[in-house]
Amino acid sequence: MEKIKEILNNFNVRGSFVEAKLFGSGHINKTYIVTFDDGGEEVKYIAQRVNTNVFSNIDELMENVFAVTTFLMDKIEANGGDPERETLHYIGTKQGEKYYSVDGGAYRVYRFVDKSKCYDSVTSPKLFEKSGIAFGRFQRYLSDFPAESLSETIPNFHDTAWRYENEFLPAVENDVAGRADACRDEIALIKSRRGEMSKLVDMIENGELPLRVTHNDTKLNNVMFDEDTDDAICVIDLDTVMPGLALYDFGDSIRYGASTAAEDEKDTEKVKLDLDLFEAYARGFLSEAGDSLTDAELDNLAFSAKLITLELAMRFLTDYLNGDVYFKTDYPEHNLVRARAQLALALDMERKMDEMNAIIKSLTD
Ligand code: ADP
Ligand code: GN1
Ligand code: MG
Repeated sequence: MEKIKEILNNFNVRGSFVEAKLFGSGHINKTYIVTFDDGGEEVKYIAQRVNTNVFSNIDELMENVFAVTTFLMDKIEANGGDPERETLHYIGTKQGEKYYSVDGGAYRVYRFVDKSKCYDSVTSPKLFEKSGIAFGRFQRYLSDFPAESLSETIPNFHDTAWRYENEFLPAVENDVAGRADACRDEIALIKSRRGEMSKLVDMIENGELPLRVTHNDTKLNNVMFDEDTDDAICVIDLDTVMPGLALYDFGDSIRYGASTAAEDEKDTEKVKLDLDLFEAYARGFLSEAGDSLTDAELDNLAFSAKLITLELAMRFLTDYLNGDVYFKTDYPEHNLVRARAQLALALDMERKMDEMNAIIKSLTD
């Protein structure tokens, strides 16, 4: 168990160590739930080994997280919320650092969000709507955060066209894992959609879409829900909070949560966009963030869901071609299976684009 006990010794945690277990289903960091005993009281922490292959500058990353969570605490308080529960709290090291380095690993510790649980799939439209409220509110609270003070933790994160040219095409060309022949159809499908990949970044450049401070990784398991009421209480996984588009946050939530199947469903026939879930999320998100969105943003919400889905299909396929070096995988074909599921979802969104746009219109008219 990776000497987690010794690692935790270096942090300002309360009580004595009881146990540590691997936790959650994130694709990037290695996450543990750690239990301490403080005079008979059970105290839980989340300890993470940060993926320094993905995040190369951990100092800048932790500065971002610190700045955003401090800012959010004031906002939550000013809005009558509970800053203890409604944002992440990280625990510093005994040496006064934000993370601890040992054996080439970088570790950080968060308070476990009290009385909370996490979902890997949507169990009801209401639950999904609540996650929309949480991500919409997150964006609203950060609307006056000084964006220029944030470091770009992963440059060009949602620049789909940049990823196509600089990551996807080279991966196909180099074919380092010798897998390209096994996915010619998927490669061709992605290539056929190259034209629309630049749409949103072009609109940013033309001044038609505003850059905002956004989360950029808004899947359902990056929000914690209250154990009793199922209200979405705390947005987590703040590693990609950067200047971005409101559309990315909306689109990524839809991609993950409004699908009729898991992100890695093997039977692509099962993968469809559920319009009721689309509507539920949109209602929640727009109830918080809607007033601040421009007409150009509202007009592109539905498109953004398709674009982000296509982008992730391309990212999974790129990783498959590169030999699985970015996302955690459970079996050798995992990234290919994920890419196929995302492509099936993107195609279904294409078919339902008019209906999706009509739903947004009905919610905003
Ligand atoms: P990754 O980048 O790998 O997705 P996350 O920060 O999202 O890492 O953490 C992985 C999982 O750990 C989350 O989906 C959630 O289940 C759990 N988790 C993370 N931070 C907390 C926290 N502060 N309180 C409770 N659970 C957490
Ligand atoms: C990763 O870290 P996690 O598991 O919440 C990825 C997202 C993808 C997602 C797909 C930093 O999110 O961009 O959309 O997997 N995060 C990073 O499930 O690349
Ligand atoms: Mg996560």
